[in-house]
Amino acid sequence: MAKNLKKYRNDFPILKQIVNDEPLIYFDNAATVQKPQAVIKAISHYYENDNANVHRGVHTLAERTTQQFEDVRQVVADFIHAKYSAEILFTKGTTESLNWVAQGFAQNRLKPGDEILISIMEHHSNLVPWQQVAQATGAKLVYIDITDDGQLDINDAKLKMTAKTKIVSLTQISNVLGSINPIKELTDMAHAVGAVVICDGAQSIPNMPVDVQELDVDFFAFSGHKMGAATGIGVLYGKSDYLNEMQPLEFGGEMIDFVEEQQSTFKDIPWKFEAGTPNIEGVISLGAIIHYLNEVGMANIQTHEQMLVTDLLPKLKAISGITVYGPIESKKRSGVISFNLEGLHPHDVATALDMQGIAVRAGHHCAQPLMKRMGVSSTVRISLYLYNTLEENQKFIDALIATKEFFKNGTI
Ligand code: C6P
Repeated sequence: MAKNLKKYRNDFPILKQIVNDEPLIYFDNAATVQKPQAVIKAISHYYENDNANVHRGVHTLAERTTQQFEDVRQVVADFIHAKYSAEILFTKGTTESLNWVAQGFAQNRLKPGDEILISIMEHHSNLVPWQQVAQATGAKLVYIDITDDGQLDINDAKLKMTAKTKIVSLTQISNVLGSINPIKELTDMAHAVGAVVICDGAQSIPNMPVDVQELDVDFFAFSGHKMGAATGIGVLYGKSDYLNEMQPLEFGGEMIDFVEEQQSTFKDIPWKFEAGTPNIEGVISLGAIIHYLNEVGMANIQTHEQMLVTDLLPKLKAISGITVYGPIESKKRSGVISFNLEGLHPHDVATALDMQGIAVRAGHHCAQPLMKRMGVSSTVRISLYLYNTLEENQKFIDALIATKEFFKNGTI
């Protein structure tokens, strides 16, 4: 039986506030999620008790901090089922992780005529780095299309995976359409043509169980802030052979073994990639949120979001003049829903909802090629998380209907 997640809402202090005279309804979780008390406390505890640099000092605080820092590497490895903790690199977030793979790995492998395959639903962070690599190497950037209901077109993927395909980089969940991509199936297809597979897990890691060995992806990138850790911390997982091949993009203290006047040798993975003082409080917060999410249960979070989406989709679709994007079946979606209201600009809708205490995102969601493919310039997007409730769903629907009523005569 699905676990009732109601009690966990109280763990998020920020949600108790009033915004524009209404209790806050936070429906912008795909942008960043709120932090539970456990994470806030872990950060304060660290600064009140342990604050020191890592991998340097031999004093007690330094050793304590280093131990905690490296323990989190193992916690992350266990969370995503990596084989070795050395396969976990700490980065600033998904964007940095993907840039590291693109420039530090793919760029050294690709040559003119090779193909990099991504999809039209990718976030700019899994698109612009590949444009850069394509321009630098002469490789071609190829796009997998989507179906009319916003799912990755598997037939198109099959057609486009050929002997020329050297890199396949795909999101597990679209931040606009909410579609969940069959990464395992796609990875098998890509490996069959000899390509290396990178998965953008920014939207999946907070919302569903992830097992990188089962998915068999070669790299997996995600951000801490989207799962309840601090901003400025993220992860790049890579299979150890590929990480050994990958080149660091930053050089300096901490990543070296020996430095001579004219040359240096570097540490082994993972440390050869982590130059300079890292985001220690971020790593501590990442450990704390993983502990918290394990307690809630990732499968329970996914079930909860599906329950909310199953409730919301028909109510949304019943509003006249609405266009809802993405898969028709709620089973094929995460907690992300994009829509537009006829005659209303998404920013006006978002502002009107904010006046009623509801935080949503409006715009192109850092996915301009996808917007073009959908034939729109922007959408309103709601994104749900473990602390959202059916009551909030209903208040949101009521607020949306009130917004429509308010702008009856249109604004554009
Ligand atoms: N999407 C959104 O509101 P960073 O900014 O590095 O933490 O994550 C980038 C990123 C990469 N891939 C996907 C699928 C994403 O959704 C994001 C971040 C946020 O949709 C901010 S634009």
